[in-house]
Amino acid sequence: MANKIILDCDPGHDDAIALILAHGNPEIELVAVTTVHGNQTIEKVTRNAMAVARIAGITGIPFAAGAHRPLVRAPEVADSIHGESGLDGPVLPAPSFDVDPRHAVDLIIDTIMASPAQTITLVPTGALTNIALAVRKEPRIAALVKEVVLMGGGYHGGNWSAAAEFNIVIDPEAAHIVFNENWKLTMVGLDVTHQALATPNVVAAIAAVDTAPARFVLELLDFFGRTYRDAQGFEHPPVHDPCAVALVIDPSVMTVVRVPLDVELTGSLTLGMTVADFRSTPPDECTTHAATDLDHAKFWALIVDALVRIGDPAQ
Ligand code: PIR
Ligand code: CA
Repeated sequence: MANKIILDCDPGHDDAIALILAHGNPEIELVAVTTVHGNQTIEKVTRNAMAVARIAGITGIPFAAGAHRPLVRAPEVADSIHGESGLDGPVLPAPSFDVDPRHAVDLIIDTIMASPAQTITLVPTGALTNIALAVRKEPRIAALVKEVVLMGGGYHGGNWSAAAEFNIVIDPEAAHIVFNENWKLTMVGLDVTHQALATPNVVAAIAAVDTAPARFVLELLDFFGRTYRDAQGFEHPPVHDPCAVALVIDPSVMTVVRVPLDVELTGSLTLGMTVADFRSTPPDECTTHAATDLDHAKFWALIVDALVRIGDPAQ
């Protein structure tokens, strides 16, 4: 049976590719999409998610907008990487259906409460504000979700500061709540996502698919590749968010270890750092895991396969 997931995202070039992978892979059943402030404002990332839905032919599931700002800190966007729209590069179509009227937090809670226990996987690929609010509003979801597989953090260092990754550091209090909740959590952090580089052979394989969604992904990678080169000095862009979806599809796509994780809230240089304690065997009560290594060829084959399966959806 396919894995049911709720994708909580802030599209975002790599979030858009995560949506496409989740939709196009037969091992995943996308049951809801929720949006959160982050790469751009909540209005912009929600609009972007709806545009991706149209391009990829995603219909029949709710899309709901969530938190417009972090729990405590001032809002911050990543326009240096994702542009003014949050999804600069391609021309974005108007949505083909309406955003769900519920708040994302309520949609997350409703979906989990209405499903059999241990059947819904939460896949956050943005700030953890919605997930933190959901588990505070309805604590029973902690025992009901199958697991949380998130893109964020990293135990080697950051991308938004020396120590911290963007999704964690823009709302570290929310991340602290989510990392300390009593559920199985896997951090798919920069340690692996910086291995998910869109190299020229990957770009060529996507170009060969030759459909509208594949051309959309090429336009995303072209813009993302340029800003990543200019702002962060990468030769090829790391495509973070689909890594979390890929782990749900096929655990053999990366190595994962069980390790105590926590989020730094008080450091002046290390705010938002995800600290992993690799010193010894984790205690039995440890439910946190970290992904450590990616099978690059297997990962990109999943994305190409999803694009092939999606084909050219009717617009
Ligand atoms: C990517 C992101 C933010 C900043 C940079 N420099 C690069 C977004 C991506 O959408 C991903 O979810 C995560 N945050 C990577 O830090
Ligand atoms: Ca993201």
